[in-house]
Amino acid sequence: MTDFTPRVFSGIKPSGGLTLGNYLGAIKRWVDMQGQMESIYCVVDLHAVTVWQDPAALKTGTREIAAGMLASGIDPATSVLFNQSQVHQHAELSWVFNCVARVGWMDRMTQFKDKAGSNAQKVSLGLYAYPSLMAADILLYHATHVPVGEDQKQHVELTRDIAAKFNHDFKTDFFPMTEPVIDGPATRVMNLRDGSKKMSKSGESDMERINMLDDADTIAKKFKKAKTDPAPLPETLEGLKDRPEARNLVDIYAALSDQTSEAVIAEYAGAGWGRFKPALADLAVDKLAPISTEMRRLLDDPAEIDRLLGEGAEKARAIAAPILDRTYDIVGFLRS
Ligand code: AQP
Repeated sequence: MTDFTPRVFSGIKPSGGLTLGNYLGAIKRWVDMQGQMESIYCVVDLHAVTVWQDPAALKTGTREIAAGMLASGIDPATSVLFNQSQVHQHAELSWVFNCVARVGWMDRMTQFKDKAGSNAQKVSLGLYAYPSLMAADILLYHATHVPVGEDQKQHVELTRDIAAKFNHDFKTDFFPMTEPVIDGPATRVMNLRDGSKKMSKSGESDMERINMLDDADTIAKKFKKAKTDPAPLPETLEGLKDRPEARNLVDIYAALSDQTSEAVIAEYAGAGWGRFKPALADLAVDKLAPISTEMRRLLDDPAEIDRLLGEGAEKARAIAAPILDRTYDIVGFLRS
């Protein structure tokens, strides 16, 4: 068996502004992992265009996601940070994987079913093939670990299926079996107005999410208006079992304050929302304001963000190119 160097890959698609879900479920954990192993972080713009994106907004959104990563503590000198479309090898490897993955595997992807809904015949072919591109993103760098939110677990499992089938079909052990890393209290941050849906960038109402660029008043207003139930907070986490909206706010508090949800319940047992919601809003403003201030500063100089992404893309290509070359050799593509 080949030994693979421990390496992290993860990404965020610029399909809207960065949310608290992206921050707690992904970026904050990337920052914690940075330095523990080689890390590659990507603004996955090829994924964004699986649904319609206004071209100018896509460019702005790409810079905003990159600014969010930088402002949160991703260091471009330690980690590789770039946008996906600047490294053409992602699209090329994904074509090979389109020919390895089976239609039946794609049919099982719950995110496609959620996003396509009853409109499956009218959505783009790209949205259907999305998990194959995600497998390419990961395996192009022989990444061994992928920190993601709960919603992406099925796609990382599919990545393993694709790697296993490729290795089996071509009698090789070229691609690693990547591990999803899903931990902490906020692996699934929920919509503030409906605790059965996850918080998304592209959700219909702005009140259902906290955007990383929201100001203090907006954050306070959104938490104040977040859906809850009349009961106070219980003595134990068990008491939140059938209270998804309440559980979500406790989990957000825990993730922002680097505590477990049990510790938060122990501190606020018996408290009503009149006490908990303002405490949560203050905590969120305290943690997010320095990030949004830095994001705004970075966004004032788009040329510098573009330069950093270009430099990152060069480093990414240096890792990706030999892996794609070797894949082409294994597949049998003739190159003169
Ligand atoms: N609500 C969430 N809770 C925890 N983690 C989340 N992530 C996204 N939403 C939550 C994690 O953020 C990373 C990047 O996700 P993405 O932007 O590439 O895709 P997504 O999961 O489809 O995000 P959105 O916000 O829901 O985008 P739209 O609305 O455009 O589809 C991933 O690690 C994801 O798990």
